[in-house]
Order: sequence, then structure tokens, then C-alpha cells
Amino acid sequence: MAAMADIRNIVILTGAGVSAESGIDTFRGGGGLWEKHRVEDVATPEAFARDPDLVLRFYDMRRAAIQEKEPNRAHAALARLDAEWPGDLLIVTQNVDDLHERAGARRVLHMHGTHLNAWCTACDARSRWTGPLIDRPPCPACGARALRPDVVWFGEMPYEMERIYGALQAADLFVSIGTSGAVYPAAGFVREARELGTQTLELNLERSQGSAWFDETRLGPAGELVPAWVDEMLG
Ligand code: BV8
Repeated sequence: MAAMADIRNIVILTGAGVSAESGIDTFRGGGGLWEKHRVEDVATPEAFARDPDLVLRFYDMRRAAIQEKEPNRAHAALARLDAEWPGDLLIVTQNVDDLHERAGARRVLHMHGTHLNAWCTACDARSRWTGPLIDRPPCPACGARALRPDVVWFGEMPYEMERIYGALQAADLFVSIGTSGAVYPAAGFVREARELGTQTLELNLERSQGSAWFDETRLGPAGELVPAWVDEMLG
């Protein structure tokens, strides 16, 4: 790890592993989310066009389940770091849950969207949404019955990529927490960071597809590794 004095700007990438101890299924773990539903069946625009009810029911189930979960010690530690870190800090999350925010983090970017928004395919408005979409409720903005989850599916462009690459350019430290490194462009961020000469750290339950690219990998549950790392950073 670079000396603390050299680290001013931090980019943190989180994945499903940071929410696992809150009881939210990861995507690829044993009995993981996608094992119950084939990826191509639910998380693609084609699937939505082919079988909108299946996709809407899948997201209605997850939206309801996520609202019963609570942030865990990893989310709380990251919120503390966000509140106390004097330099730039950005939590880029692949997760569509709102547990980072509910733990108190503010500098959060949902690159794959969020389960608490509905996106109107008629007027493009995004509205906060906590209920189901299966009954085709009217868009709060335009009334059209054309709402979809505001979630980035495979083949769709993740949100705010310019802002993410800008933050990576300025970062002194890139930390990846709870992600398998299976999905791009997020899985490529560690390589961008290395090419920029940025210090890289991985905190994960097991080695990931990207582990070879990190200066340091610590293995264990996020609920233990993240609070310990935040204590290190805040001295
Ligand atoms: C795009 C939202 C381009 C939906 C998600 C071939 C090669 C390379 C790339 C591609 C390819 N073919 C297609 C692509 C592109 C594709 C892709 O990468 N596919 C993969 C499968 C090969 N990517 C895309 O399509 C992306 N878009 O490329 O657009 C483009 C260009 C121009 C113009 C238009 C478009 C969009 C990808 C976004 C898909 N949406 N989520 C939803 O949530 O339903 S992806 C979904 O999986 C998640 O959001 C997350 O991002 C992703 C990865 O999951 P993880 O978060 O990593 O979770 P996972 O279960 O995999 O791993 C959990 C990890 O945690 C494990 O390592 C585990 O050990 C660890 N863990 C478990 N418990 C704990 C723990 N760690 C700590 N503590 C614990 N307790």
C-alpha cells in the first residue's frame, strides 16, 4: 500500500459481495441469483421484449426483497470513510440496491442503475418506484403504461462512464470490494487504474477474475475486511 500521505483521491468499486452479508443474493455464488434465472432470460432488452412479464416479475421480486434488507458493517464502514475522508472519494457500485445510501454514504454512483427507480420508455422520465411494475402502472410524468426497471441490462451502456473514467484518472487508490470481475466495463477498471500508475487493492471473499491485476488482494468477508481497511485509512 502506498503511504497514507500519498493517497488523496480514492475510487471504490463495489459488487454484490458487499451486500451478501445483508442477505442479498450475489449473482454467481452458490444458489446465486442468476442460477435461479438464466441471465439471458431476465437481464437483457431482448428478454424484456420477448417476455416482459417474466422480466418485470423478476425485478418486482428483487425490488421487494431488497427493501426488507439492512446495510451491513461493510456499508457502514464505507459511509464513515465517505463522511471523514478529506480528499475526493467516489463509490462506484454495480449494485442496484440502495444499501450504501441507507448506511449514510453520499458520494455513490450506480453504474448499473437502481432498483428504486422506474424508467418510462415513452417519455424517458425516471421516477422513484418501490412497488411492482407487473400491473403496468402509469408513468407519474406522462401517464403512459410504459415503465421498465431503471437497471442497465447486458448490451446497454452503463451510466456515467465519463464521470467514472474522470475519477479513475484522478485517483491515487482504486479499491475493488465484493465483485467477481466477470462483467465489463467494471471488470476493466483495475487495468485502467494500473495503466495510470494508481495503487490497487482488492477486498473479496475469494480470488476473482481480476485478482492478478491488483497490487494487493485480501481475502475474507467484506463485513470484516472493510471496517479494518477503513480504520487503516482513517488512522
Ligand atoms: C456493455 C444490473 C457496451 C442488472 C448488471 C465478452 C467479453 C467481454 C465483455 C462482454 C462479452 N460479451 C458481452 C460483453 C459485455 C457485457 C459483459 O461484460 N458480459 C460478461 C458476462 C462477459 N457487459 C455489458 O453488456 C455491459 N454493457 O458492455 O455495453 C456498449 C457499448 C456501447 C454502446 C452500448 C453498449 C452492461 C453490463 C451490466 C449488466 N447488468 N446488473 C441487475 O442487477 O439485474 S451486471 C450484474 O453482474 C451486477 O450488476 C454486477 O455488475 C455484475 C457482476 O456481478 P458481481 O457484482 O461481481 O457479483 P458476483 O456474484 O459475480 O460476484 C460476487 C463476488 O463477491 C464474488 O467474487 C464473491 O466471491 C464475492 N463475495 C461473496 N460474498 C462476499 C463476497 N465478498 C466479500 N464479502 C462477502 N460476504
